Amino acid sequence: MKEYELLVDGETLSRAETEVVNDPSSNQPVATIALASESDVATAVEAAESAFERWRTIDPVTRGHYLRDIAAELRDQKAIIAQRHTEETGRSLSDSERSVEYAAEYFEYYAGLTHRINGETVPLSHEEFDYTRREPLGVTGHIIPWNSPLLLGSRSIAPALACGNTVVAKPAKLAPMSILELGRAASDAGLPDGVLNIVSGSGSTAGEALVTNENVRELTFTGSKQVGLHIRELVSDRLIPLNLELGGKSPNIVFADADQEAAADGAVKLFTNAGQSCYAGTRLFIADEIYDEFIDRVVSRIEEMEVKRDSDETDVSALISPSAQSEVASYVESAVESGGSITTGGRIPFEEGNFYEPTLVENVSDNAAVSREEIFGPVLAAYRFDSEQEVVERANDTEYGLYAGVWTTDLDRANRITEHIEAGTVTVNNYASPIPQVPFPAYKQSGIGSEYATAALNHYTKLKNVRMKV
Ligand code: TAP
Repeated sequence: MKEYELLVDGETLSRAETEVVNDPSSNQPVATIALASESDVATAVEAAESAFERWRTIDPVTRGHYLRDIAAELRDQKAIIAQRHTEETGRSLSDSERSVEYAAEYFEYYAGLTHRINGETVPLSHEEFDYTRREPLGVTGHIIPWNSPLLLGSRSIAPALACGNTVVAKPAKLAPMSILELGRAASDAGLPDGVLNIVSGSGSTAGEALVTNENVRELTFTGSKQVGLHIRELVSDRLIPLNLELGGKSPNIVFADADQEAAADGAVKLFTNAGQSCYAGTRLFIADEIYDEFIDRVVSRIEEMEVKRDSDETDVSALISPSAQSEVASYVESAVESGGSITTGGRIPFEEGNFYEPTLVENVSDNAAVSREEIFGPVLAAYRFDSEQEVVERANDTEYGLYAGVWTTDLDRANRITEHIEAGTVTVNNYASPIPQVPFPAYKQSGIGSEYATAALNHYTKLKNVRMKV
């Protein structure tokens, strides 16, 4: 059993209160984690506040070097960090190694932008000129989920640091190790004490203490809509920037003229990370004239997938917890009760671990729970459609609006659809994953704020205007 402590002001702190982390693929304990109390969080915020004045004044190029050094440490320590990531999330080792790579890429991407956080000059007259500055906010709070902890943590921590802010991060208690490892790697890379603090602990104690701390000047939360809305309530009397990334029920639309092989590959990307991904294309809309043929392609891909306990070979990894597994099973049962049919999958394959077979359901109505709610599991629902207008209306008939996929060789149609789909990202002929250099906005109940790309630089800074008479 590994033991993990809090990371505050460059020190690791053990705590009497601890929690056990279980490996989702076996439900065996793998580590104990120190749980931060409210006062630990307050201490971490104080440390981040003290570090802020020094960190913000470090010149941007040097700040970039620090971020690059963190990326290099992540790569140097890839084997151990990926191992912990696999133990806490149940994902395969190769998948976890990719997560470490992606995390390093976030730090490298933002390292390259530290000297590009520019203001602008505004011409006024011969006697007066005006310029703007983008200034860091101060202590930023990051509440991180369990589904892809290292990547989702890095995507907000890297730009926050790049902009000259300091960070207090709270990982999910189900999967805190890789974020604590990131904190250690950052210390090993020489990041000054107090710039990045990690307070593992529960959402209700450590999370709320972070959210309600008045010295936290920005909050980034990724997780459920319910907790996101609760956090918004908790900060409703403070005018601080808020990034909420809350999930989705994304449509993936295949027209009759699409490259069916590529579209079928795109459709089964949902099963990566056992469907525990906010941008997963969970609603597969298929043009009626190709429906049967296309379903065959999807089914054959699903049936080739292996659900294995061996952490390095599985195609469909374990769900995060036994309760997540039962929730997925009850969604599939509810699909059948509401008149749907299971084409493939629909079972818990073994007793050990939280696995669930990759599952395709058909013949469910657009109003069934499986069509409307975020399942966060390996369940794909397929629907027939007749016309472009109809499919756009049905694709938009959801409270969420994070991602969408369109497969067609008709570029006019692709352009019409991208304009009318209510989603932060619309992919065309490639259900591509988010990457650092492209923005990741959200429509409707999927979130507010901006992550990724240069948009994050605006989020993690405030604008100051300077008007000067010469
Ligand atoms: P949440 O409860 O929303 O957990 C996300 C993070 O918020 C965790 O670090 C959690 O801490 C923390 N948290 C919980 N309550 C909090 C509070 N009152 N104040 C501050 N922080 C708090 O998600 P979950 O229950 O683990 O998952 C439930 C559903 O959320 C999933 O089925 C899925 O639909 C959705 N989800 C979406 C995403 C993405 S990427 N959009 C990611 C994860 C989950 P602890 O867990 O440590 O208590």
